[in-house]
Amino acid sequence: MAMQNYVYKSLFKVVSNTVIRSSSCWANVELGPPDAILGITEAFKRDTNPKKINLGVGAYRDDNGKPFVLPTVRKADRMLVEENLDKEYASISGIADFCKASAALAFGDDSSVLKNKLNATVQGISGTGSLRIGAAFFAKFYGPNKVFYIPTPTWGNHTPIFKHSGLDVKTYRYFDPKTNGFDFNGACEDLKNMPDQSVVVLHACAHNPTGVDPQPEQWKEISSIMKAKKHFPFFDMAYQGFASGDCTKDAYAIRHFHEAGHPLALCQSFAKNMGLYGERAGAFTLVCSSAEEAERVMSQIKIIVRPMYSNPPIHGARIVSKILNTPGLKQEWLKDVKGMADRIIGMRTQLVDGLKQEGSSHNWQHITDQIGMFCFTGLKQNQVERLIKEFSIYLTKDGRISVAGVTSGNVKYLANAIHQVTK
Ligand code: CBA
Repeated sequence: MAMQNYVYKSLFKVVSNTVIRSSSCWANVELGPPDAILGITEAFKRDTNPKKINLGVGAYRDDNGKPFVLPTVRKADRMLVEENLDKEYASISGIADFCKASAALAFGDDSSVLKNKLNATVQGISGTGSLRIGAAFFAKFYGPNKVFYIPTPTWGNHTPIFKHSGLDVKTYRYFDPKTNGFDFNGACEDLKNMPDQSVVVLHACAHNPTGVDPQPEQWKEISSIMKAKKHFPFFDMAYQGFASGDCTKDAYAIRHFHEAGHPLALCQSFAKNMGLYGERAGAFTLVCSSAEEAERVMSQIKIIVRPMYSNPPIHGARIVSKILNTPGLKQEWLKDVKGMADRIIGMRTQLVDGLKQEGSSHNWQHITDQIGMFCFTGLKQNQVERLIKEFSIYLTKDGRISVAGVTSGNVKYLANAIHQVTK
């Protein structure tokens, strides 16, 4: 009997192993493609060419091509260490001083948003997490429809973020490849033709991937069309300070829309302007029509956040809060931001000069006209492929380069390579 049991058990083991392997729950899971932006960094890391350049992800580099920790961030970090703070949970909505300072940075210290407590602001997991909170809130509560209108083109993660949240995504015209500039007429026409009360995703400044922003007069026109159509502005502001070097100027659209009487949603990221990429500090704000409404909205945002990730990480938000709430440090930080923006602007000029020196006869003026971290070069997919294969210069396949990765040391090599693939 014992022998019989042993044989039976052994047999069962073999059979069950086979059964388990052949009917694995994940047998039909296909290998997915690498991420269109972050996947480039992985390919870059594998490349052994000493001349390789990563112009894929939008991450600032110093003029030696090294990741840059802002001096004010270092200072804030040291101050926090000395304070010997505990590591308790933040509240569901995050660190209150951080939320207040984030809203003040966007709307201005004297804004009626803060004075009248119109904002429901929560700390999000950087820009992406803040977009997720906003999308989830709209999916649950926005009555008129569940469609988000995004510009063409837009940041590659917008569509998946909104779709994962159960929203539909449609587009409006934004970039004109003929002029390499803003398709103002196309955008206005599309805004007029959308159903009333549509949600329109707007890049507050330093549009990704095109580097093309509306001028203030154009923002005014967009705002009045949207007002007439009762569209809902949903702002993504991942680059405040990176467009012009001035955080106030870069908040123009947000502030104008608020002053023009729009309700609005705002997603902020401190990844770029504080260089806090991995710290994941961001904020989501809904500007409501009264303090009482903001309180109700806030209670529901917290109900959304709690099962998502319970409460946000504390360290990055503490750094941001320390910088924004310490007047001297804030002034220094504004200079740090300007320093980064100016270096990028300088690289745009050097790249165009380099292309001229190489003898390129193309018009590269859009490289200096465009602003922010990115340049939408106009390079075609086959040219991008050649840059990667022949020169180890990594960029997204739509021809976007992160100008933040260009340095005085690599700009000549880059100009030569671009000339080689475009001549
Ligand atoms: N919105 C826009 C328009 C962005 O470009 C980015 C970052 C984010 C999110 C939100 P985070 O979650 O890190 O705060 O940023 N986009 C990238 O810089 C990169 O970080 C980019 O290279 O496009 C990314 O995640 O793709």
